[in-house]
Amino acid sequence: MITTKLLTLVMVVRQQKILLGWKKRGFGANRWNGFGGKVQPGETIEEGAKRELWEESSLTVDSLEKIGRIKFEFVDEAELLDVHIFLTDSYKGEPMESDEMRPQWFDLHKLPFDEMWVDDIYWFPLLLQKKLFKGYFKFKGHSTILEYTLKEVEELEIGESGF
Ligand code: 8OG
Repeated sequence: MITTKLLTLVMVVRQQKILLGWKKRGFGANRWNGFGGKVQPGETIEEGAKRELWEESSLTVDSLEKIGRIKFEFVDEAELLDVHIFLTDSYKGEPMESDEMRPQWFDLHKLPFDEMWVDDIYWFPLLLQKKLFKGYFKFKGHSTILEYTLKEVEELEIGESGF
C-alpha cells in the first residue's frame, strides 16, 4: 500500500540572501537545504513548519508564506513524500547550529546546487520569483530524476490531498 508522508520545508530569504543548512544526518544528509521535517499528529502543516525551523535553526517566525508543494516518489519505495514549501523574510533570532543542521547564508546568485537535492535547480527559480508552484518528481535512488512535472499555479490549497 502506498502511504504519503507530510513534510515541510522553510526557506528564509532576506536581502538577496537565503539561509540554508548543511544537513548533518538522516534523510538528505550531506546536502544544503531549507529547514523542515515531518508534520506531527495534532499540528497543522504551518505549525509543523515553524517548529522544525525553530528546532533546526533557532529562528522563530510569526508567519510563513506558502509558495510550493512537491510530491516525491522513489522507485521501489511505498512511501510518497508530500513536501509543503514556505518562504519567510521576517524571522526573529540568530541562526544557530543544531544537531541536524549547520546554517549558512548564501547569495541568491551563488546557490550551491551541486550540493543540494538535484530537483532543486528546477523549482528554485520559481520560488525566488515568488511564483506559486506545484511539482512531482520521480527518483531512482536519491540522485537520479526519472521524470518530473512542474507548473506555476494560481493558488495552493494547503490541506488538499489530491494534485
Ligand atoms: O525530517 P527530515 O529531515 O527527514 O525531512 C526531510 C526534509 O527534506 C524536509 O524538509 C523535506 C525535505 N526534502 C525532501 N526531498 C527534498 C528535495 O528533493 N529537495 C529539497 N530541497 N528538500 C527536500 O524530503
